[in-house]
Amino acid sequence: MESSRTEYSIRQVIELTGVSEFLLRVWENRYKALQPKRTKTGRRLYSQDDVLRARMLFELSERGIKIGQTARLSADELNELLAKTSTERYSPSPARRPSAARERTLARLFVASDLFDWDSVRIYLKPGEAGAEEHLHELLIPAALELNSRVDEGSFSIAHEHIFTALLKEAIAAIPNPKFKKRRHMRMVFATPEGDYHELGLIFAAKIAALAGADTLMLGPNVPKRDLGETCLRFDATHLVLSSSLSRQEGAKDDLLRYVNFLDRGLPARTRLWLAGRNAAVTPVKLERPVRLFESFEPFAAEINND
Ligand code: B12
Repeated sequence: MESSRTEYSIRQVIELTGVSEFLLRVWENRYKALQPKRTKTGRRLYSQDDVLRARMLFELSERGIKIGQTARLSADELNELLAKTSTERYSPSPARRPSAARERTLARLFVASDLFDWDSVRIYLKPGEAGAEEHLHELLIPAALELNSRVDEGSFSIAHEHIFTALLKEAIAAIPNPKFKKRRHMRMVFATPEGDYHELGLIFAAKIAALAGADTLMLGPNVPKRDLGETCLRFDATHLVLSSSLSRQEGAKDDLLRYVNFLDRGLPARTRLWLAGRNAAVTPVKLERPVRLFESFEPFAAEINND
C-alpha cells in the first residue's frame, strides 16, 4: 500500500500530487520548498512527508497563494493555511460551521485522500473527543459536501468517489444508536426510489433521526414502490422519508411524481411523506396529504427534535 512506502521517485511524486516536473524543480531549486534526499547517482528520493508537503503546496497554489509565501512554512503552518482558505469550499448547502480544529482535520483528511492514504482517512473520520451529533454535523456532513464539490469539479476519480463514500458509510455506521428511544412514537422508514443508488444522504438522515430517539427502519437504496408501500404498512410507519437524487432520464425507474402518487394511494392518512435529495428539490409534488421537502439536514434534525 502507498502509505507504508517510505521513499518515492520523482515520477511517483508527480503522479501522486499532480505537480509538474518543471514546477517541482523550480520549487526545490529556487524556493527550497522541498529538499529530497539523493541517491549516490544523484537521483531524488522523496519521503512520505515530502509528498504530503508537495500536495499541500500545490493545493495552496491552486487557491491562488504564491509559492513565495508558502515555501518556508512548516507542515503545521501549511495545514493551518489550508484550513483557513477552505471554509467556503465546504458549504454548497447550509451545513453547520465546523470548529477551527475540525476544519484542520477536514483539510488533512482531503490531503490524505488525495494521496490514497486510506488508513489516515479512516483515522481522521473517527469522532475523537466529539459527541455523536457534533461529529456528524461538523465533520462527516461537511466531508460529504466536499465530496460533492470534488466530484463535480472533476478532481476526484471514480475510485476516490467509491472509496470515500464507503469510508463515510463506515464512519456513520460506527456511531452507536442510543439505547433509549425517547421518540418511539416516530416510526420512520427510509428509502430511495427504485433505480436510484444514492443512499448517503439517507444514511445521514437515518442516523440523525436515530440519535434523536426515533424508531428508524433503514431500507436503503433502490426500493420498488410496491415493496415500499407494503413495508410502511407492516411497520406501521408514521413517516416515510424518501431521498431522490436522480430523475427518470438519469436512471430512476419512475418519475418521482409517479412513484409518490402510487405510494400516496396505498398509505394510511397518518403516514407523513418527507422528501429530500436533489431530484426531489426540482420536482413539484402536490398530494392530498401534507408533503414536506427538506433541502438539508439541519431543518430535518430541528423538525424531529421539535416533535
Ligand atoms: C456518491 C455519488 C454516487 C455513488 C452513490 C453511492 C452511494 N452509496 O450513495 C455512485 C457511484 C453509485 C453514483 C452513481 C451514479 N451517479 Co452519482 N453522485 C455521487 C455524488 C458524488 C455524491 C452524492 C452524495 O451522496 N453526496 C453526499 C450527500 C450527503 O449529499 P447530497 O446527496 O447532495 O444531499 C444533500 C441534499 O440533497 C440533502 N439530502 C439528500 N438526501 C437527504 C435525505 C434527507 C432525509 C435529508 C433531510 C436531506 C437529504 O442533504 C444533503 C446536504 O445538503 C454526487 C455529486 C453531487 N454533487 O451530488 C453524484 C451525482 C448525484 N450522481 C450523478 C449521476 C448522474 C450518477 C450516475 C448516473 C453516473 C453514471 N453515469 O453512472 C450513477 C447512477 C447510479 C444510480 N442508478 O443511482 C449526478 C446526478 C445528476 C443530477 N441529478 O443532477 C451527480 C449530481 C453527479 C453530477 N454532478 O453529475 N453516484
